[in-house]
Amino acid sequence: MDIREIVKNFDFDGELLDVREFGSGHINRTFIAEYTDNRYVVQKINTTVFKNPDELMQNVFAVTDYLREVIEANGGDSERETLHFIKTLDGDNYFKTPDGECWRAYVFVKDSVCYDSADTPELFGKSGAAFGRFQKMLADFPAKTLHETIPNFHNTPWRFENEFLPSLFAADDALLTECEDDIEFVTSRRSDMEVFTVLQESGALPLRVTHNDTKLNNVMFDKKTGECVCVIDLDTVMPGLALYDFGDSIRFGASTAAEDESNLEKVSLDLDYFRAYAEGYLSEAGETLSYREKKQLAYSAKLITLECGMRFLTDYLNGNIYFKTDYGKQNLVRARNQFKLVLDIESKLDEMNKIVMSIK
Ligand code: GN1
Ligand code: MG
Repeated sequence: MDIREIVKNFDFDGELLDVREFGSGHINRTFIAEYTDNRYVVQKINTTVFKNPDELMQNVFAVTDYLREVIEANGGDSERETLHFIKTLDGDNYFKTPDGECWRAYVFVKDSVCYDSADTPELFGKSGAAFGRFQKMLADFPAKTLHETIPNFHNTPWRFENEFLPSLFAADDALLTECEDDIEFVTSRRSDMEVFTVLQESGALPLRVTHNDTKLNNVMFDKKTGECVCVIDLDTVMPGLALYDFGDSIRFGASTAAEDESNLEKVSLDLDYFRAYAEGYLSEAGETLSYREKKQLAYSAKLITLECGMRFLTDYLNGNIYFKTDYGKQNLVRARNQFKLVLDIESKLDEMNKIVMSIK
């Protein structure tokens, strides 16, 4: 169905002026719809990835309603500091087309921008504070009421056994030969993948309500003040480990190169960015985190980067069916980029731990 027809089904204010594709997400398709009275973000939910859009949208409404109350209780501006999803004219949480496409919409946060990379450690540190605050605001959210939109999302050993290994069987010989070193990189780190799941099973790491997709471009910044306004992309808000959120931010934002940079010499972990993020994050979430969690912050960057690289490699071996790609080998480029970053993090883990310890 045409996007101009889709938007007619939402309870938007004013007349449609323009609608255009927008954003750099790897999963959902995103459009901006300009109306005379307001600007909206309209997204097609990727139902191959999010198999239960009813549950997904229940989560999103529940979390944003809850955040609105917390923000108001703390004297904040709930119009800007959390997303406002718009129901359909029929009062549904999302619009389903006759051929089964699922679309949802929210109000574009006025005068805000998001960044695919941070020009300064300071800016990156602000995103750390935003995700730390997000964690803190959801600390008392009734986790049991949330649906698990993607089960085992950051269960790295589970992904190894149930996604990566099967992809080796699915791939043809030429692909396996091409990826031999990459496959070896992953398999040789199999035991590293279990650190958090083992700690979690023993009760040493608590389950919390977490964002689970804490890329820098999932934070909106105020265009004028440069301060963080709100956290977006709430599709994977689920019970998880705080460490997954921390690690994913570092993976994406503290790398000296973009996630799909093919010149691996450009890829490394910037310790100044790491420090800035850790300071920002702990300034907000520090009191809620246990010392056992703080102790694993540096390692979380390695684990999530390894996991993400493995996911890109898995998708490449499967014929690129999960992540959006612009060219045939992009997932392999992304995987190798992540593995280079893992290597660099491994060489800097001691320093990273010292940084975390030095933050009061
Ligand atoms: C996907 O949707 P987007 O681009 O924010 C993915 C994340 C990965 C990320 C890698 C639901 O996030 O888990 O870390 O790509 N989201 C999902 O860039 O799989
Ligand atoms: Mg996302």
